[in-house]
Amino acid sequence: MHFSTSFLALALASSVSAHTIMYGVWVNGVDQGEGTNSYIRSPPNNSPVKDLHSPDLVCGVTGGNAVPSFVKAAGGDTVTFEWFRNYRNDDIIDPSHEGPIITYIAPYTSGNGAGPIWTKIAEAGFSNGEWAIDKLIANNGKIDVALPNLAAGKYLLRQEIIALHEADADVAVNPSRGAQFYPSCVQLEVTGSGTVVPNQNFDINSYQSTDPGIFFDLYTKYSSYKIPGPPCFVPSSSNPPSSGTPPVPAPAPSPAPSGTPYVPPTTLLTSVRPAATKPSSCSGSGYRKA
Ligand SMILES: [Cu+2]
Repeated sequence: MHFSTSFLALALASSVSAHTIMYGVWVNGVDQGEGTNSYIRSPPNNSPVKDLHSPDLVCGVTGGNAVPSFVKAAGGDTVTFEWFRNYRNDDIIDPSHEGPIITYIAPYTSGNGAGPIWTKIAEAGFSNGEWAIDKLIANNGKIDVALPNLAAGKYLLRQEIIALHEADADVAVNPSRGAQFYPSCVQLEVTGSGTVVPNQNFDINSYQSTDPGIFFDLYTKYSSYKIPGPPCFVPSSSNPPSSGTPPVPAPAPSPAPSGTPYVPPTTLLTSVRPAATKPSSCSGSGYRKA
């Protein structure tokens, strides 16, 4: 069969636009405006990342470029992520791109997020015959995540879509196929009096190409799917604020006058036990009603 050049160009163009990119964030139902390169470390286009060893897997190919703004939210707030193929109110993602949507948080870094700093706060995979992607499309590209009752400070909030339509091959064996990752990192500033400090210390690059949730055949019969990464973080009394990495460096104590023994400020010792927290969405991310 013979294809004209223009047909091939069209086919290539449409396969590119079948991908997806994060457009913006809502907080408790309030639109925070377009986040692209404002509070989202947006990649230059909607292409996926496939190299599990690359830091690009963490926050995308330009994930090490800090952006000027932060989304402001309080612990316990509902953050809604909004995804589109190319621009707002475009299609969401090609329905062939079935797969999970996973959300992680880390203490803020102006770097690319590589290393063991991440905690999984929400995940949605395959349940009741439906993929997270199906729900995302049905909900006009929006997916809700409840923030844990986080300690105030700056964070990176990372949501990834993993598209499994070519994941029936191990990318380490066949680099032209494999799971497609769409990672996106939002700069977040948490206010309020929350006390939870996420402490899983997970390294996104510890994903393996043979993990059952990454090397997965959509084209055979299946009834379950194992979402990659650690189990979802559940804040508890075993997670007092003193454990884990604080979201921002504690201010250095002012130097004591020489000759005077240093006495730590007592205010640092006041909130040792976390307050009761609203359940986070670890049992599955919610979706806005379409
Ligand atoms: Cu795609």
